[in-house]
Amino acid sequence: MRSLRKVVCSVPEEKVSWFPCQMKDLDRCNLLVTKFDPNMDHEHPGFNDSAYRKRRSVIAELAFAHKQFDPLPVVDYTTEEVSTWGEVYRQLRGVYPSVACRQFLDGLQQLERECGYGEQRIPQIRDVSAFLKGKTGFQLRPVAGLLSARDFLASLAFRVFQCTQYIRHGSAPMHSPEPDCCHELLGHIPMLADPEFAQFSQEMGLASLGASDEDIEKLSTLYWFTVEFGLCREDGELKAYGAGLLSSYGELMYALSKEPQHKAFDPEQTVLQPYQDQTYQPVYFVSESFEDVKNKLRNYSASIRRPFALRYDASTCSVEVTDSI
Ligand code: NLE
Ligand code: FE2
Repeated sequence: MRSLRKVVCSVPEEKVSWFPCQMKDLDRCNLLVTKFDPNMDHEHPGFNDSAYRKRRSVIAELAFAHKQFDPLPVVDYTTEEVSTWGEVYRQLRGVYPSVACRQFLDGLQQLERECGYGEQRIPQIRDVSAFLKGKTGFQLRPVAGLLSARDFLASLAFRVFQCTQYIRHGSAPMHSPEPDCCHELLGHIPMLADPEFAQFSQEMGLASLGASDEDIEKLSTLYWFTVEFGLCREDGELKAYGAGLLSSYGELMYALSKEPQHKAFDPEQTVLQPYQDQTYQPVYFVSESFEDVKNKLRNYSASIRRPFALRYDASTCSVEVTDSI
């Protein structure tokens, strides 16, 4: 068995990027992409709202100060924030039974029963993380905004999901180009309570560790068209399982309509599809079933080649490099 240091020294350094080998290394996986930041992006509905921007900085600070194993920060949400959440929740909750896949609905019902999900309050990631840990071993950590693909995927390898805590601007409840707590808590968390979904999420994460920039691009494109914007058939009917759809009433309705293009999901094709993240997708990929997505994503992740092999040790939540050239 070799340590990371030895392996990094044994392959030409430019070929292998640093990657986390244990959970506490995730403190270094914090590279943010600032293109949607309300301080930078003129299109952001909060760009001219200084109170909103100030509030975002306060919540961002909690994430910047967080270290793995610290208790997760609790945000005291304002009445206005809870009202935005309530509006998003009410509207989406009304359509979920007819448009969301079974795994999502199961997860959401459990969260409503066991974790205080509802219109009245924004769930705290501390409670949600404890809930998920008991279901699938996933846990949350706070993040200040959109993360780089490499850092985001790396955390999945350890069953850690990086989760924003601020909420979208109250003037645009039906769609946000950037992640926010509505997107994480409504879009992602119910799926992460599903053991099979948790398993392939971790496998995509493990496949990303030390992968080339090209493979990271492919994996994140695949993640985008499945975990974020995927559609699947369930008893012949079109359903959504992607988090970016299940947290945006506007895009959810659009994705299931006849307007966009629907293509059959095939990882080899999907990885080549360019994607944009400013507004609704022109193309969605439809899988024959949820089972089909799972198998195809697992196979794709396993096919990524690296100059070394990795093994995840669940008892220590760490990665061991088992082989190198
Ligand atoms: N468009 C999504 C939403 O409105 O919740 C967020 C997507 C983040 C990738
Ligand atoms: Fe997301």
